[in-house]
Amino acid sequence: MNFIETKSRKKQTAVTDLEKSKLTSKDAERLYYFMVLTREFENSILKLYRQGKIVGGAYTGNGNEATSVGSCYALGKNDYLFPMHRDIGAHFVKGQTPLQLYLQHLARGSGLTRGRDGTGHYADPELRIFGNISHLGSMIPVANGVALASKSRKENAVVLTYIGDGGSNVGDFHEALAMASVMKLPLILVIENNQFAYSTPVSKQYACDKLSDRAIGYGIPGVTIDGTDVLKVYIETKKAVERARAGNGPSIIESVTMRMHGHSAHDDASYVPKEMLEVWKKRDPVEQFDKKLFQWEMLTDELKENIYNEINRELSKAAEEAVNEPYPHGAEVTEGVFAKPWLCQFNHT
Ligand SMILES: Cc1ncc(C[n+]2csc(CCOP(=O)(O)OP(=O)(O)O)c2C)c(N)n1
Repeated sequence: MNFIETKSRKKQTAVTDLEKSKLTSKDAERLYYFMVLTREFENSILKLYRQGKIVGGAYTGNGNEATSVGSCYALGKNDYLFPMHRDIGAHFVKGQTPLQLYLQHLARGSGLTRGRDGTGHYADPELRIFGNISHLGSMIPVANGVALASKSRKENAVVLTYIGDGGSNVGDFHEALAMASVMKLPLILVIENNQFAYSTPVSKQYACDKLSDRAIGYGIPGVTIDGTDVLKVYIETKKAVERARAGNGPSIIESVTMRMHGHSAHDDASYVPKEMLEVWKKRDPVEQFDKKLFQWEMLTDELKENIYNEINRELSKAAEEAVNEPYPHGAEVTEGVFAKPWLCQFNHT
């Protein structure tokens, strides 16, 4: 992953944003790598979907890359991640490989859910990744539970989870935050405000100015940030992580961006005004960071081409390997799905 030979190229102008983030040029390389990897991986998932190879739905986080990558980059190895359906970038940052994610999305027997689920509902306990739970909002109380357990065990770990603008209106969101705030749980909740919940625009979802204002009701910090700027997302998440780790409780970060694709691959998003997409296209998270790296002379055309080629080679190899893996065996279909019968027997005497 040593794509950007920054030593000779790094210029003093690279300071500003990067210095503010206290990240190194090596970190900048990694952030760029993860955003490009996410974009290219999801593009390839859409291709596989159109070829009829994806069993379930195909969701992308196109427009959300800076949010998922920048926020998860603020986590340490022992921290917990509860990602949502737009957060493939966070999966990669936390350590999952393209092969694992292809196997999962292609519902192969060797995938994380052993072919029981073809889309986003998979955990990776070794990496401390849990979720995602399909029912919007329901994952936050579970993240609370893990935060409480971790706090009780004095692990000094934090829990990062996400919710969409739509999901933030569900009862569980409020109940979980009430609990997390009074118990000072080490929870960071990123609200990915990407302007639509399926076909419902934000104007029909809430009447407040900013979703981060909801934090006031729980007596916790809440900020609204430009969710297309990976360094800004990182900086605010890092602050929330440090706050949670110091025992000062949860925070809300509203990361404002745009869902550039339909809800999932079957949705052409014809209800989204074209002009709106044009405006947001100019703020594309990957291209924005790309431009900064060019400005800072950390990226050249040649280097960029190499990065894309290298990533696409890695992805093609992993996709081919995954496509050639078998589906789960029919005889094992109930394994890991139903509780063992003897665990369900109650003694009523
Ligand atoms: C409680 C609940 N209601 C409805 C759904 C169906 N559903 C899944 S994703 C989604 C849209 C969610 O929008 P938002 O929370 O804004 O996230 P986005 O998909 O825009 O990133 C809906 C309605 C669900 N999974 N759970």
